[in-house]
Amino acid sequence: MKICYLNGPNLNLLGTRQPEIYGTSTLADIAALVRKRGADRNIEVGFRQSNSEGQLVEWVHEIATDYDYLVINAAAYTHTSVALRDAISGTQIPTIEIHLSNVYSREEFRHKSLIAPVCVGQIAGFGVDSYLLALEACVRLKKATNVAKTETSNGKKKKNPFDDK
Ligand code: CA2
Repeated sequence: MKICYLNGPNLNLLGTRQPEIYGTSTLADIAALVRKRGADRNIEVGFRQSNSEGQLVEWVHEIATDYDYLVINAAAYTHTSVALRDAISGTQIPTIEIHLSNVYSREEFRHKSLIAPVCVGQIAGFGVDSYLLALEACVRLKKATNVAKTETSNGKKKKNPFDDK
């Protein structure tokens, strides 16, 4: 399985400022943690960061052909980017939205995510663990999707891979 993590604007500043909100780990520390967890589970992990919306859109297109899942911390673009939302829905890459902080306990403008409706789900508020939980979510999603595919070929209809009925 191949998973690519995309990180949006200013996440390259992690570990240098606002540790009370975002913790003390740098983005390089997080990349190393996620890659190690991936290697333990035989998962190939990509990890990228850009401050540019256009670059992130280009990467979504590329990742949709090269990887099985996208995990995205779109940072501020979460709340503003129609372009990223369209890239995810247009490519149909199964995507998990993540945030270090609990965006719902912060300013109101962070409560709205434009990408959430086109993602499989969202993980927010667990700090660095949000990144690791997303890897676990991809593993479970793959299992659930395989079951759903088998059941569909058996003639049973299953629209939601997590539906256990
Ligand atoms: O909690 C998250 O992961 C966020 O995606 C982080 C974004 C914020 O705009 C979202 O609402 C929630 C901000 C990333 C900027 O990170 C910084 C880290 C250190 C110093 C300054 C910014």
